[in-house]
Amino acid sequence: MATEPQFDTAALRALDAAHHLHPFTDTQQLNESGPRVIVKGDGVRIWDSEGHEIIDGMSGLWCVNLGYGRADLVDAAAAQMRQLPFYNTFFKTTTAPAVQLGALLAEVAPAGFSHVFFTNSGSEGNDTVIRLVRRYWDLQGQPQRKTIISRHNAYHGSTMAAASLGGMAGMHAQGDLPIPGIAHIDQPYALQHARAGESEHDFGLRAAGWLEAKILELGADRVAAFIGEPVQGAGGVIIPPASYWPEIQRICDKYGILLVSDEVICGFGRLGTWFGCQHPRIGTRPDLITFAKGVTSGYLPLGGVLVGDRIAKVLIDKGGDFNHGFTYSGHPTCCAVAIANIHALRNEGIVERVAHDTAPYLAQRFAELNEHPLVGDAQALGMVAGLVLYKDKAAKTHFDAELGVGYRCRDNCFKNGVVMRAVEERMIIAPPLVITHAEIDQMIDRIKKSLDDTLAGLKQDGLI
Ligand code: PXG
Repeated sequence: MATEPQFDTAALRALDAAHHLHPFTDTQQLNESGPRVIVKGDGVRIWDSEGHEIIDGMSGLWCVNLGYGRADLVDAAAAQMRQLPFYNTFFKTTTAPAVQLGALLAEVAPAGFSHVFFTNSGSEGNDTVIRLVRRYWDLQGQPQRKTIISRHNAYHGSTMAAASLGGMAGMHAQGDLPIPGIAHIDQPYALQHARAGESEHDFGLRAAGWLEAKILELGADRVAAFIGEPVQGAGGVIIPPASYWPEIQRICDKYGILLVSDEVICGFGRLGTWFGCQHPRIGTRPDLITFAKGVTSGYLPLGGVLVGDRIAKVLIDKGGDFNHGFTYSGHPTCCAVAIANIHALRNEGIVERVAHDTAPYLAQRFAELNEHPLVGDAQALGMVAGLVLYKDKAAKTHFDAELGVGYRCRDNCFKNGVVMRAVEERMIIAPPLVITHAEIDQMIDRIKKSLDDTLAGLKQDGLI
């Protein structure tokens, strides 16, 4: 019998502290405790170096759609690496996987998307969006259409341009962001912005109206595009009212403004449709779609932009050179893994199973968390879900942010064998799309226990 590899956790932590700057992390604080070392994954579960088994309620970082341990994806990478690990797509060359993935994406994408531009990540995808959108309007003889409107608390990535497109105040505060030519409106988060007594429907229309107001403020002929995540992910799984996106579409159409759907999280089945814009609650007809993460189930880095035919035609017919690209645009090994991933999603009917079976079940089980004394507004859509931790549920008051109640809950979740992410007052999950009913049950049990432990800890510390 093969023996499991052994990991010296203390030694790994010491080296990590000595050499590794983690993303979005206070290094000094992390080094006091050291990171959990994740060493193995299988299905919806991961294991740490101390042997703890954990249900990965976040699919890695919203990306491991097929779950861990898929031999078909591993084999696709190995076969391609043996054949041709890398070649570029710059100078009148291409590779078979890049070509085949382009064609496959056109099959699974919404109608009218026949072209793709490849990047390595979602951030680079959104940088590419800015360059494509501005190039398009230049070619259309409207170079003054430069500004892209996004939303506060949106997450579109971490490069200078993508972080600017995003609406995270903490990111803008570091490095003089946003860059010029980006404007932000408020997000459709009813708990923050709805008026007393306002219906969800009316709030959705009013929130979409902020786009029209911003367009008129900037001058409609100066606005190039609006970008949004169908469901805001990193912002805390903000599920918009059903009236929101159709009204956004109407406003974009009215002013001839391009609509960009950032599907880095919502793409590849996350909402039970191939792309989030196809979900009945969203129902938009975007001009550009950014993707990454789930395209390879995170097994290798790959991202890109699906370019709608209307835009592609202008770029191809009139554009000449598009002076943009990355060494690894269309990396053949990453593309080979994406092809295997899409085949698996399609051949195993995983997207349909999410829509008709596991997402409704998750929604029902997740909503039960509303019975917990700390919890309100627990809601799921597809394979994303979020809840709010309330100090006083009846009065809808929150804990002081400095108490870090979400982080306490997140740490309890880890201790109880489930990954849940904390975003201010919200706790969120996005489990692998292959999760079963039994695994959903086990995940919910572990979340309930973690909420109980959080409540007990708060009582013990006299905070509630
Ligand atoms: N758009 C969206 C909607 C995303 O969620 C990006 C773009 C950027 O993708 P890359 O591949 O450049 O990271 C993302 C990434 C979190 C978290 O804490 C979320 C993301 C990345 C890191 C952390 O929830 N989303």
